[in-house]
Amino acid sequence: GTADIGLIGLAVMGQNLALNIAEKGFRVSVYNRSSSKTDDTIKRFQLEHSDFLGELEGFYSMESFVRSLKRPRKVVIMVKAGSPVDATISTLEKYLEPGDLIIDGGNEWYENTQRRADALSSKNVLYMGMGVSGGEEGARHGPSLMPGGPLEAWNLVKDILNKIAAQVDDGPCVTYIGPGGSGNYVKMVHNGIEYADMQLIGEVYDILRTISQKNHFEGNLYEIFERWNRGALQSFLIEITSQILQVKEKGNLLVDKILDQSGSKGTGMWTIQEAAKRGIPISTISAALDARYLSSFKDLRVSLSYQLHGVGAKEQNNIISSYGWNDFEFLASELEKALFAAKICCYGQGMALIQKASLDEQWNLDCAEIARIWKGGCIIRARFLDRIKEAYKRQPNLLSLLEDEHFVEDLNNCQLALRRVVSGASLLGIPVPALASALSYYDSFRQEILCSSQLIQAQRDFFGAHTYKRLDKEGVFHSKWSEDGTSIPIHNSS
Ligand code: NBP
Repeated sequence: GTADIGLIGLAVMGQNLALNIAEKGFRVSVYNRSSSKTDDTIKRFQLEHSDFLGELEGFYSMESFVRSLKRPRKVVIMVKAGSPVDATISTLEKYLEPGDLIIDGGNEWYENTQRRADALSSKNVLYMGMGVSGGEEGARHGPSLMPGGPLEAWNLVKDILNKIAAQVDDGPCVTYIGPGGSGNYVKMVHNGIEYADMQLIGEVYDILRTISQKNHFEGNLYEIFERWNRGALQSFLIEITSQILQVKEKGNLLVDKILDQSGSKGTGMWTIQEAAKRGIPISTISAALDARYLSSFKDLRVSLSYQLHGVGAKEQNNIISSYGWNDFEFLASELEKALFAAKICCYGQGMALIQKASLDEQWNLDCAEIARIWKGGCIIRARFLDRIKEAYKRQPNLLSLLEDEHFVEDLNNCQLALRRVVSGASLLGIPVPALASALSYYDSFRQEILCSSQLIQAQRDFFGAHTYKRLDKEGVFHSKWSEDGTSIPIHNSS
């Protein structure tokens, strides 16, 4: 064969990735289970290919597809995650030889990737799991790529991946993530952070919208997001928000007509489960997922909206003036700071989970590089990621982003605004689960003593004799709390 790389699965992501590969000067062979998508891909190639440097050829049998590839063969799979990947591999592997490489580019559960890699290693076929972010646009014009697996597999494809990835000031948005399922893992956490970032922006939008309507604010909300997009909050999600807030239908904003239920596809849930399993608090990401679940209870919300009270209109106006939020510019500047502080907490949570998994699994992940490759191509791309990259460059084993000297300064500058936004929104009855969780995350981490945990330990010892340790003495203790409560040292017999 003569093709540089093959691609199986020509739905939205696969089709666009194939065109991207051909555009950058490679010969790519494509195959899809049902032939119509192969036809579509060939048609698109014929329409778009005039300035492509490479070639694309479609195949209708797995065997001829594999035969068209140069050895060692490199095959990217872009089918639905889970059993479709196993089904694809079981046909594909029949035609592969030792030294060939399979790369699954789907949003796969990282343990599935490790299982498949182990199974294929007995045949000396290499296997990688690669996170691909950036949706359709990213796949077509440059995604952020998170490949994990054996280093020798990375060496086989790095030239291609470096060219097809998004390009930013400090290089292509791809790096060798690490062994095993680490590429899928990092993509999973990326998606968790994405949920939280979107929820935070949504809450800030709700506050802006509610107050602007109450105060008959004349300006356009999109201009605020446009302005934020020129500052520290500069990011793809802020940019598209300002675009969304300009789309009108018959003079009214289209967003106001959208059914208020947000869906999710599973990577957010996996992130929460993983964090719980590893004992890492990611409360803002959790709050964002819960907010999506809660949104689905539309009928219940409609019914409760008539029954459960908030504060009255007059009181709300008093709150707005007492916060100084009649001044819309001032409100916008407080929200900008609050959002920035909350963003540090939410990205910090995601990075802490990555650090913990890296330790547990001995992946030896480079968080500075991970932050760098998220700077372009993906949904959470943002100027802010440069700061995270720098933080991990200064201290690669940072336990928490909150510890980094620059973020300490930012948080100290923004915490009061976050506090005022969370309290003001709460008084106004605007739900801010992600902002509030970020603030509590911040406040919990700055407690030298967590009184709530002291009481919980006492309760656990009271009802379950779970024992407790003391701040002032070594050892393990138990009290008969309902009697005299004397603190009795427990001597461990072992
Ligand atoms: P889908 O996730 O919708 O999958 C459709 C593809 O899977 C089609 O090519 C389909 O073939 C193939 N397929 C299925 Br379904 N069952 C199969 C089976 N048993 N055997 C062989 N092929 C099978 O495609 P997508 O939205 O392009 O996403 C691909 C991957 O990329 C997913 O893991 C997704 O989570 C991930 N991802 C998606 C996005 C996004 O924005 N959409 C972003 C980032 C990552 P057929 O044509 O014959 O039915």
